[in-house]
Amino acid sequence: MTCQVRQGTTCTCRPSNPLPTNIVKDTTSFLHMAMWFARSRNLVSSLRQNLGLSAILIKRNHSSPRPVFTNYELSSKVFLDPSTSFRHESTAVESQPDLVQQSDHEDDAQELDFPGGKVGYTSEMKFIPESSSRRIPCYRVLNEHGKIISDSDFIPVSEKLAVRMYEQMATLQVMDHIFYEAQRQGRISFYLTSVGEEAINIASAAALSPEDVVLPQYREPGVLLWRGFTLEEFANQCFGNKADYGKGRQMPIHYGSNQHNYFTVSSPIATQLPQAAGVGYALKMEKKNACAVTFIGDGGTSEGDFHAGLNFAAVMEAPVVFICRNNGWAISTHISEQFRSDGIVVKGQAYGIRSIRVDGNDALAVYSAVRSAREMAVTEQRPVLIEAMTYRVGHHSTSDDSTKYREADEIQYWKMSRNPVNRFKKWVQDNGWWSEEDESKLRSSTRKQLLQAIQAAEKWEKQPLTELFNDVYDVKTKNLEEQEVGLKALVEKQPQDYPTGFHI
Ligand SMILES: Cc1ncc(C[n+]2csc(CCOP(=O)(O)OP(=O)(O)O)c2C)c(N)n1
Ligand SMILES: [Mg+2]
Repeated sequence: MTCQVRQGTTCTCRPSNPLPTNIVKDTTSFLHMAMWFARSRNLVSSLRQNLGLSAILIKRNHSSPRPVFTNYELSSKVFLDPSTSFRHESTAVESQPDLVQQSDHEDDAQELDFPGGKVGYTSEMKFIPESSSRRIPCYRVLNEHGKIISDSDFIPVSEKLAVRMYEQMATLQVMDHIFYEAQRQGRISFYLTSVGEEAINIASAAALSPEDVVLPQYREPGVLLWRGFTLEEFANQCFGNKADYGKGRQMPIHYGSNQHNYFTVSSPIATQLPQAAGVGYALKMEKKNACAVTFIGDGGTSEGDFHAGLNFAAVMEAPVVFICRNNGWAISTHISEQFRSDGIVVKGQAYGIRSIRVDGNDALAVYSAVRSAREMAVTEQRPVLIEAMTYRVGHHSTSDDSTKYREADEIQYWKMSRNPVNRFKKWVQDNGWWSEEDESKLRSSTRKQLLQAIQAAEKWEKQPLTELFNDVYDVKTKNLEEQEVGLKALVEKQPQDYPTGFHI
C-alpha cells in the first residue's frame, strides 16, 4: 500500500500541504482540526453573530410522492466562544420514518424518562433483528442503457454541465491509463487508478461548491481534476519533482492543493474522517456557506476513525458530507469479510446521520444525491452520509494483482455491463450533446497534453535532500539535524547507491 509513516497514534502523512502534520487521532484530531482550521482562515472573529443561513429549496423536477427534502429555516444562533468547552446550538432535526418496526404490544402509556428522551416500555422480550428483511434500496436515475428511468427523482443537469462532466470522466480515464503505463515503464514508482469509479469522482465534484473543503481517501483524483488541478500538476506530483507542492516527499498520487480546498491525500486509512468533522465544525463556527466533504472506501469503515468521525459530526451537528465508495473490495478483502451489516448506509442511521444508498455508477444519481446532501449539510448544519455502490475495476494499485483473488468474469462484468462512463456517454449522446468526433478529438488532445506533461515533469530536477528534514517542525530539532548530517555523509560515502543527479 501507499505511505505508512505512522508512529503510534500520530500520523505524519500530510507534509505537502501546509496543514498540521501531527494529527492525533479521534478526539484530539477532531478538536485540533476544528481549532486549527478555524484559526487558519480567520474564522473566529465572526463568532457572536447569527448563523443566518437562508433556507434552500431542493429543486425537484416532478411531484414526488416522497417529500424527502423541504424548506428549512435555520433559527440557530452562534453565541459561544469556541475556546470554551461549549458547542454551537442545535438546529431542528426533521423527524425521519422509523425503519425499525414497533411492536403492537407496546404499552404506550408507560415510558422510561431517560436523559436525552423518553423511551416506551414493552412487556415483549424482542431483540432488534441484525438486519431488516429488505436491504436498503439503491437510488438510481439512469438505467444500464443510459436512459432515464421514468418517475426518477433527480436534479436536472444542463447541456453545458453534462458535457463538462463527460469530458472530465474521459480525461480521468486517459490520465489513469497513461500514468499506469508510466509506472509500468519504471518512470514513476507507484500509481493507483480510479477505473470504474469515474462517476463518483466527477459527478460528486460537480455537485459541490468550490468552497466546500474536500478530505479525500486516495481514489478521488477526479474531484481535484474537476476543481482545476492541471495535468501538469498531477504529473509533477507523481514524479516528485521540484514543482511538486509536496517537494517530492510523498509517494505518487498523494495530491493536495490549498488553492482548490483539497487536503493532501493521507493513506493511513480513515484518518481524514475525524478531521473532516473538525473542518465541518470550523466552517459552522465561521458561518460559512460551505461544508466538509470526505471520501472513504468500504474497507475504511472498519477503522475506528470512521466511527469517531461519524459520531463527532452527528453529535456536534457539523456540516459534513461523508461519501463512502463501496467498491466491493479492500485490496484483497471482500466486503463479506469486512462487515455483516447491510453495507454502510445503515451505519449512518446508527449514528443519527441522514443517509442514502446510491448507484455509484450512475452519474446523474450521484450528482443529485451529493448536491442534495451538501445543501442539507449547509442549510441545516448537519452531517449526511452517502453510500455509493460501485466496483474497483482496476487492481488496488500498481503493487497489486487482483486476478489472484477475484474472478476475471466479475471484473469483466463491471468493466463492460456496468461501466459508468459508457452509461453517461449514452445519455449525453442521446441528447445530441456529444458525437464520436468530439470523443476522438478529446481523447487524442488529452493524451498529447499528458505525454508532454510527463516529459516535462521528468526533466525537472528533484528537491535537494535537505528538504526531507524541513517543514517537519517550525524549527528543526536537534535529532533531525543529526540525521541530516548522517544522511549527507552516507550519500557522499556511497554515491553509487543513489540516482545520478541526486543532490544534497
Ligand atoms: C490504517 C491503515 N491500515 C491498513 C492500511 C493498508 N491499506 C491500504 S489501502 C487498504 C484497503 C482500503 O480499502 P477501501 O477502503 O475499500 O478502499 P479502496 O482501495 O477499495 O478504494 C488497506 C488495508 C492503511 N493504508 N492504513
Ligand atoms: Mg474498497
